[in-house]
Amino acid sequence: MDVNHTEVGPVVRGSFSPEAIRHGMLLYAVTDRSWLAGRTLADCVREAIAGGATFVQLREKDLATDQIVAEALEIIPVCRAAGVPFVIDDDVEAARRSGADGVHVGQSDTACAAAREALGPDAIVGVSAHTVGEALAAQAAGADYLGVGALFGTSTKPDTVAVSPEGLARICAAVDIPVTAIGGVSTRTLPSLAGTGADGAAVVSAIFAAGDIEAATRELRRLAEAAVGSR
Ligand code: 3NM
Repeated sequence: MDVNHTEVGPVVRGSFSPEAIRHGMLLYAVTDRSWLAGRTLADCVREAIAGGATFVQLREKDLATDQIVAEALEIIPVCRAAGVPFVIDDDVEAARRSGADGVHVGQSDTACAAAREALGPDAIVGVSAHTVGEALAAQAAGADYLGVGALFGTSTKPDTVAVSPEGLARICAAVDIPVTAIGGVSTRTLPSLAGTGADGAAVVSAIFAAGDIEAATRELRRLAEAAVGSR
């Protein structure tokens, strides 16, 4: 993976090329501490990366910024050793303090441009989008990639906005930046992303709720490559 490292505060921040970010969309792992089962989040992320996860997002809605920073500081060395981009959901301050590679923001979170302003030009800024209008606005605001969903039924996040495979395809055709599809992606649903133009899939429970995270991730990676290969 194409990675340059620059010193940022106490930690080293990776700087990823647009091609590396697009590749990262292939199998994007989004954390959830609900299913740790005695493991640390960093252990789970290590297993996911061993199985082929290409991008990691720390998404812990119940943690305060200090706790998010503490988790991030454990996960960052794991991601960095593998050359895998690492971003934090919503919390720009935690991303800045931990030296994460960037942040992922929703439509109602800190605006894309504000996140970019806070983290600098080298940071990765991802944005959630549900419509062509939101996608184009995010691209114009400088987003590096889009997370589009929810494609399939999910119990991981309440209040999702449904996006059909056709809606996903319209978004992918409208933007130049890479797109990862999210929401209910599993070994059963992932193959139906073929033909949408998405660069891959973002997954929470099908990775982190698995007893064997590495094996589950490996199977999802295989399916993601097959689906994207036929886009
Ligand atoms: N964002 P799972 S759906 C974090 O629609 C997230 O933007 C969504 O979890 C969106 O892979 C979602 O377990 C949860 O279905 C996805």
